[in-house]
Amino acid sequence: MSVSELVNGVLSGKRRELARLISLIENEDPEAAEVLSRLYKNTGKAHVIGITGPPGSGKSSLVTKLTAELRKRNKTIGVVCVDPSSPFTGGALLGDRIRMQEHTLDKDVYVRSMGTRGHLGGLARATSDAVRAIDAFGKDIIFVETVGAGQAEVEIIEIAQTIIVTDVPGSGDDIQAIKAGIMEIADIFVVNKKDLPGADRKVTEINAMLDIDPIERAWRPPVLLTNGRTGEGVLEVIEKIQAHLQFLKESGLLEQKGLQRSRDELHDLMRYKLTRELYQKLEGRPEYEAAIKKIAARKEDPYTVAERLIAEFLFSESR
Ligand SMILES: Nc1nc2c(ncn2[C@@H]2O[C@H](COP(=O)(O)OP(=O)(O)OP(=O)(O)O)[C@@H](O)[C@H]2O)c(=O)[nH]1
Ligand SMILES: [Mg+2]
Repeated sequence: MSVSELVNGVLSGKRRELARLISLIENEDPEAAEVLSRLYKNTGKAHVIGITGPPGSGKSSLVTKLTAELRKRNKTIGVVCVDPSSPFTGGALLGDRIRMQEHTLDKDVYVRSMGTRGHLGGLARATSDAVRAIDAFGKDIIFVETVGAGQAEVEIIEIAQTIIVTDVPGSGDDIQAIKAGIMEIADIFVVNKKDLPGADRKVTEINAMLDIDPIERAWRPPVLLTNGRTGEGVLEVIEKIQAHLQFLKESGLLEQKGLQRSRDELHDLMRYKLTRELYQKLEGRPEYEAAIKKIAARKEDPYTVAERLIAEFLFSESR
């Protein structure tokens, strides 16, 4: 498929083209960047919702129930399941980790899982590009599910406007399952498995933690109870998701987040490109190798050499 075919295919809602584009993104094919660059103006419309929490806390079950409810309201849905522990991609995990079977025949729901295969530029980069592709594809709401077990949950903060943190009853007397970092990024807490003993106590504990939290918050994260199997409590989650989006719009934070993200992204891309160009120009050149030897022999210092090489690079005409 050519770049134009992919661009037109994605914009006209063809799933095969979208799947192909996400595979290119996963493989870090340069063509993906070309397609994304042409799709960019058609993105930024979806409400991206991150959902993170301990393994097995019911994230996928909740996403399934939320999707069912949102479909009744004619919202179109994308789901990206990020699994940093898995080398599988392209939906290989669907049956198991994403409990979305009931939606797989619905053309207005697009589900994709992302594993760690490839991704020199990082899983976060690939995830963010995949979400962008689904956004251009026209989905109204995109859920990004990540296991709350490391770096990934902090990175969804860059792509999601609303973040749901899940937990379950009885995961320790203190709130161990919810680590300090994750606490701060939550816009909505969901204590899932309300049918298990200790659910109310968990809600009380999280609320107590929020009450003593020294951070001044314009939005106080609500703490909700759900059952991921029956769908109990899911309507309240949707209400809070909508209320949070409304809050972001009215407070000007939505615009602010968008600006911050554009700034970060431009910064990252420039740094990546500059570094790559710089190395391509210098690596293997005799004067570069000589400078390295001099630094090692303490005849020159790396601070001065770095400044000189960068200045030469920036002002050279041969670039
Ligand atoms: N008792 C009970 N079980 C639930 C509830 N919600 C989900 N489960 C079960 O918990 C298990 C894990 O659910 P998932 O939705 O796969 O959880 P997850 O957080 O997506 O799991 P990972 O993606 O593997 O981290 C499944 O067996 C679900 O049926 C609930 O409210 N109560
Ligand atoms: Mg899951």
